[in-house]
Amino acid sequence: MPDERFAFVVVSNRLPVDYVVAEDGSTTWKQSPGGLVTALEPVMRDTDGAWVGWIGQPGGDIEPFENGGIHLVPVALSEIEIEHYYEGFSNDTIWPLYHDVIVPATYHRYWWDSYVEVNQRFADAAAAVAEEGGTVWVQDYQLQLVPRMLREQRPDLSIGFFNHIPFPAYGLYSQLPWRTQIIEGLLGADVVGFQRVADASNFSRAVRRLLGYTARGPHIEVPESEHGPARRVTARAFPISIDAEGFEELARSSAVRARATQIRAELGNPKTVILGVDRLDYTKGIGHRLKAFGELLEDGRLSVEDVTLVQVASPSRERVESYKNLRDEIELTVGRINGDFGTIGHQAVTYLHHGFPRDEMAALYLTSDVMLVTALRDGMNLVAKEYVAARSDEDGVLVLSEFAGAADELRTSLRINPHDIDGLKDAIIQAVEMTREERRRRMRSLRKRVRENDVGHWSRAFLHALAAERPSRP
Ligand code: GDG
Repeated sequence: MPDERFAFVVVSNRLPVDYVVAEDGSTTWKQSPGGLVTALEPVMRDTDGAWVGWIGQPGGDIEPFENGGIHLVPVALSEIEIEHYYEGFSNDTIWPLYHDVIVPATYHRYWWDSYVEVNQRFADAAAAVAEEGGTVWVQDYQLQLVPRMLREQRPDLSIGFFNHIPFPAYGLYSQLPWRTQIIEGLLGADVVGFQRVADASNFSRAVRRLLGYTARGPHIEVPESEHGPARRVTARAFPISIDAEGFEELARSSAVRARATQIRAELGNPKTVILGVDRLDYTKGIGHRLKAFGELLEDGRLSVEDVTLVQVASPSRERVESYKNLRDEIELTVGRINGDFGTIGHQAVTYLHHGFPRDEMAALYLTSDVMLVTALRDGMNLVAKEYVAARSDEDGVLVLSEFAGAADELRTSLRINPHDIDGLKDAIIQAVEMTREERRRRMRSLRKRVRENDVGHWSRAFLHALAAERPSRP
């Protein structure tokens, strides 16, 4: 089908399906339950859409195919490209730099070369499937050069870009040896979307400082050059969300409710269950949370007879050195806390280093009295929103880091600075002791916000802004 063209094309590092190889060697595709697929499904259905992305495995030149009504266009990556473009430049240069250098960013010129080469491959694939005058929506930090590469080949397209992670302050961003190329890459889009207002301002400031362009409010004026005529680019916040209704429905099902009761019983029916759910990533502040919890046990403000902490840490980026070190550090801390404070019948921390099905996550949310989101820096944090969506009983307390994008919206959570361990400890105690009335009041208002601003609202707002830019184009 080489000539098939589509009016709407999504480009992301990963396709919305996973390539699964069974024990007998046969292969299948499994729909991944990501929020992006849920958000874009209606648009894909209505506008004849294609999705360009990597299959998550090395090699394999796979022909485009249909899955769940979506036309999928696989982009092949070699072992060495996975190492240099993905694990290297994306996850060991951009990821730490954009999360305020919580761990140092590593700069290698051969990682950058691979990033350029792979971005070009994604841009070429998108250019080949988008129809004349179509819309292409590029996702996330692995593909920041794609908008410009695409515009160079296809000036007829409407191009959007959404950055799922933060965009750092100029003082940090300016470390990047390829800072100008990345900004120019992003400015190939008509609309560049960010999670928070502060991210969009950081971007506009970098554009002013590095390129000297005029940036007023959400608009950046890109002057005429050898790359094309003068254009206007919109850079602003579109806070992402979840399929709130779908998640609530799942959490309301009798199977999930029964499982929630069962989990609590298996934990020994403690008075209070505290929960943390994160990819095992240094941005999530898991160590800070454990420190606060450990100190509360040590101080005698909490006791293992009454309170238990469940920490789900799903495996992530296990071949990157800083992630290996983090895992060792977290597991050592969990071991110490359990050794120091656990009793025969009561474990202080239940630590789970594996992924769970979605319904098990919903049951965990439902059974937990306190949800701890202590990210040191996080684009949005969907876990916080899922917890709120699951709690149709209007119970449960969300403790939320002010460094997560979700803190801009979820204002009746207990907002904390995770670096302030004493403040975090006080917030945990406040959450544990909060009256039912106050829990209901706070949760009601959080739920209103999450219901109103769901993921459908996010994708519609972005695509509406992109369509509005059309008249300003040549
Ligand atoms: C990036 C940005 C931004 C986690 N463990 C399991 C599991 N999960 C699911 C959660 C949630 C998702 O993964 C994680 O989303 P977050 O938003 O919390 O964090 P990142 O993965 O870092 O996502 C972030 C996001 O992009 C969207 O723009 O919010 O700031 O860093 O949905 O539930 N799901 C299942 N089993 C697990 O073990 N089923």
